[in-house]
Amino acid sequence: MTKSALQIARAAYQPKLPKALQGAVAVKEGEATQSVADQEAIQKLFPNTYGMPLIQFVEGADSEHAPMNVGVILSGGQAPGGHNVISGLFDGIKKLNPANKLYGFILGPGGLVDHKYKELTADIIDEYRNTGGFDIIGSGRTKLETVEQFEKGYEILKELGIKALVIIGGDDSNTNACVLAEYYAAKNYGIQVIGCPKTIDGDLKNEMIETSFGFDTACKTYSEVIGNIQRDCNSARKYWHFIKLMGRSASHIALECALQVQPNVCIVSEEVEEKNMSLDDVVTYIAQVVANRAADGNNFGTVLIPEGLIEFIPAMKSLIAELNDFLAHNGEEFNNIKRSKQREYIISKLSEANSAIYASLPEGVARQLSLDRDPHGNVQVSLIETEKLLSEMVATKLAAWKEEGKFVGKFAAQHHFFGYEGRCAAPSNFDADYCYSLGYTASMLMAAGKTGYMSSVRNTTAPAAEWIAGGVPITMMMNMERRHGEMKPVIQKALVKLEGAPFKAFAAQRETWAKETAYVYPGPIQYFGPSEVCDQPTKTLQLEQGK
Ligand code: FBP
Repeated sequence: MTKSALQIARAAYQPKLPKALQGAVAVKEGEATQSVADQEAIQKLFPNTYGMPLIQFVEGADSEHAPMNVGVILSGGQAPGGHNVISGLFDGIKKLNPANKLYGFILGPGGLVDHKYKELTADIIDEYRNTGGFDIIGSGRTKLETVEQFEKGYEILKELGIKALVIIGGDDSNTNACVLAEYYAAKNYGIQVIGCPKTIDGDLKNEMIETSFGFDTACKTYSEVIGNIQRDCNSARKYWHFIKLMGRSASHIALECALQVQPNVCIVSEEVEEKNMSLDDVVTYIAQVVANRAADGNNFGTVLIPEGLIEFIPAMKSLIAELNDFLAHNGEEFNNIKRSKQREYIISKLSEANSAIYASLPEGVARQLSLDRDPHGNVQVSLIETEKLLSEMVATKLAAWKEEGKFVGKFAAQHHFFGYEGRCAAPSNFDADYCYSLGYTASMLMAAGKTGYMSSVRNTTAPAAEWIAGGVPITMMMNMERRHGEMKPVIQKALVKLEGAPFKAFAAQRETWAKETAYVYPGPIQYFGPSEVCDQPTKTLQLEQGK
């Protein structure tokens, strides 16, 4: 395989570990825990894994560890640093006992069920250290949820002598990891299940999980490109760039990029919902910024749009919720209807208010809303072209304002969608260290005999040596939510908090950014060089931790 010069140099990078993990490790158990909400219901569903204590690793004395084989699964969307979680896990289990073996299940949770796996030996691991992507074993979105799947998984785990399984995934995959941990514990199968917090979306975080891995690198990659666009835009001075950013429901990515690049507009979905804004309100806001800049002679600018925006416009949210329930129960009938008749069919089946909204949507957007759900029942928001929808509506509004003399400039738009560009980027130093530490921590949770825990590394704005490694019972993060038309236990998604420091910092500056051309050009991620250039965590983390 031909490698780039950077890949070769980067392979030699030794990720940093928290001090407590650098030698022998001891376990410090904290208080018993409770779920964030719906305690009674969650406890009933997880009798064996509910209420366990928080775990922190501290420096300890050497001890013997019986050999054990370990399995690993990459689940869901790619996020930079996944290979380092696996290499940290590999180094951790080898340190515990060199006879330990690591098996990777191929293409996500489906590999466990279908018995597709490969042993990850030192040679293979070394090829992937500090690289982006999940290609070492591939990833997939199969949802592990049925007893049949759990039993099929057990067959192969038993055959390979695997005593512990690590599931690297987002909120839904970690929810499934917990359900699996509970099932194996209830059956006394002697298999531990540990989760690791992955997702570029940044929405798997709470008091104990400061950030999900991949968010740092993905945001820095998007910010680099947005910065480049801003410089182009400020050079040609003739385009408004509408830039949609991945992130599913939450606006963390858009907000972080805004803090890094200082665009003219950044829409935050959570604020749109809180202020009960309609689609027209959002369009009017953007059009006003365009008109104000035009009055100053600036017919150019940038608008950042979170991919989940549509779901947060209250009227759209209620429409999507009804569509989710409706399609969960009538999906087959819907799929059997001729494509040209599907829109009419949905209009005839929805409640009056939602039917009217659905009917008013442009054909393309309406179609995208009724397309297949992902395996967790979510609308595939990345398929909805919100950036075009908004720019078209802004153009229409500006044309009307022009007639009324309220807009004096020109408006020409360019569209972009950044998502896949960042999901497999080579991990930043932060993600390389954080992921390696998460994987290493997972191995220590296994050695401590834990199951139903998520690997946790905290104090992440301090130097890596001062990071705090441990484990959090996954049940602690759960609440009951409606999914596929039923109430289910799930890890609570972390949306942008409007009272949080990152949003407040943005809100305090956005009027200036709207009017002035205050662009920042972050440039590409740097892997070698001065620490202030290479090792900065995200602005979100820094602001959240009062830095
Ligand atoms: P995860 O929650 O699986 O980490 O998703 C990350 C993500 O990149 C989202 O931002 C995006 O909406 C989704 O994956 C797109 O997934 P896919 O490429 O499978 O359609």
